[in-house]
Amino acid sequence: MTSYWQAFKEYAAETAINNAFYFVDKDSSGSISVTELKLLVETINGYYDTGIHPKDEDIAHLVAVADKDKDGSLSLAEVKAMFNKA
Ligand SMILES: [Ca+2]
Repeated sequence: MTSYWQAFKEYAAETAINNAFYFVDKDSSGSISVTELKLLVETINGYYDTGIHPKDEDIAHLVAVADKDKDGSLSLAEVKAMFNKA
């Protein structure tokens, strides 16, 4: 059974990912580029004040792993899967 706080944390993380995704997906295309993914990660880092700043090669690695359909951009589903929220 999931505790209230566990559920809250998961909800907050889900909301943060959704908000960050729609924030960086400026043209509302439903998918984001490598550059936009970097902005998304930085945005989520800002929410949680993690102090972690990924390098370009870290982002490239994330995209390589997360881009399941290999179209060179990340859909919201792919981003959520990347954060294990799918
Ligand atoms: Ca993709």
